[in-house]
Amino acid sequence: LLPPLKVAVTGAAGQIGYALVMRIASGEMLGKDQLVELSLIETEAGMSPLRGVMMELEDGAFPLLSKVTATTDLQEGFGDASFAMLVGATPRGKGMERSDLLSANAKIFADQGKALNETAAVNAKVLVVGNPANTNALVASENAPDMWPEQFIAMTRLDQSRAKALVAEKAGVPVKDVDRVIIWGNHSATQYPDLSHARIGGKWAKSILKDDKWIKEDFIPRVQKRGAEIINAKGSSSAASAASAAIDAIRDLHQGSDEEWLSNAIVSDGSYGVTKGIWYSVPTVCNGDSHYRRVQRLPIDEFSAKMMTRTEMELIEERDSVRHLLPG
Ligand code: NAX
Repeated sequence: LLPPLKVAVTGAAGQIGYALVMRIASGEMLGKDQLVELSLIETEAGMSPLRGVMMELEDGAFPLLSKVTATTDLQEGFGDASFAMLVGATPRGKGMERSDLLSANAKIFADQGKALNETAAVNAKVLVVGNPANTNALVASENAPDMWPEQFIAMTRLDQSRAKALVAEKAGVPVKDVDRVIIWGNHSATQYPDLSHARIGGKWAKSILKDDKWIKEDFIPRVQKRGAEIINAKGSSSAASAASAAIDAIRDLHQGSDEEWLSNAIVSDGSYGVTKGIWYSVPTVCNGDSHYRRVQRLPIDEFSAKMMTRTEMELIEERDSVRHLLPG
């Protein structure tokens, strides 16, 4: 067995955290030969439920779980962590404007960025799940000047999985036959789920689906609003699927995923004409050992360009509304 890697999880007593930590402990994320140490971070109010989660982790008797700690202290929680999964966030309260939500979370993620900068392992990878995820990742990274911005990823893997599943259902094929589905931009209702390059069983999906109307009028809005669809049915937001996507995202980063295209919101370097410095979801290829690269030079048609710009504009607005919390 490999010596333990420390994984820090914020919001560990929340609904996503609860589903997530069990699966990390079982070895589904870092591999069946990798010992793992869990560092669970919560608010004061979250400490009591977190104790219950810790008892359940104990009762799971996971052979790969070498240690579990709980804290409200960020420096302690992130100390020497190889992975930080930032799930905890302030939910949108009644009467709260979007800008209030952005500022409330920007404060949280600024503190977390500072603590990661000071204490996390030098090559730590940070996955931001808590919303607004893209801009929270930007804030955390800007507050971590000694870390590379590429170490921070905001999660759009759930959106990609949702999109893949819808295509598979429509085509009547297993989900594994669908690939190269892309999520561009923000993890929000402006995201652009793009099937221009998607394949079904290795063939161009658009030539199999032959239904542009379905793509534009059903598929795109359904993926964009899938979160709300789940809340309406279940009475609470998606949790197990979000945890599953977070596991998939880190697993593929750590263990590699061949040439599969995986959507991740990463810092823009200007590729595809996207404003530099915002966290924008693009297709990436993960080579393992926490290295990834952006899939480059894909042809972009007029419709896609319009959709990609729309979600970019929202991210620029979000960045501008938290600018006062960014250093420099
Ligand atoms: P819950 O409200 O169930 O849990 C959040 C937990 O975080 C709570 O236990 C709370 O005490 C804790 N918390 C709050 N602020 C904290 C802080 N500063 N430090 C440490 N812990 C803190 O929410 P849950 O359903 O688990 O969702 C968590 C976040 O994921 C939300 O922001 C949600 O919007 C976001 N989501 C992101 C998704 C994505 O694809 N990127 C999809 C699912 C989900 O909606």
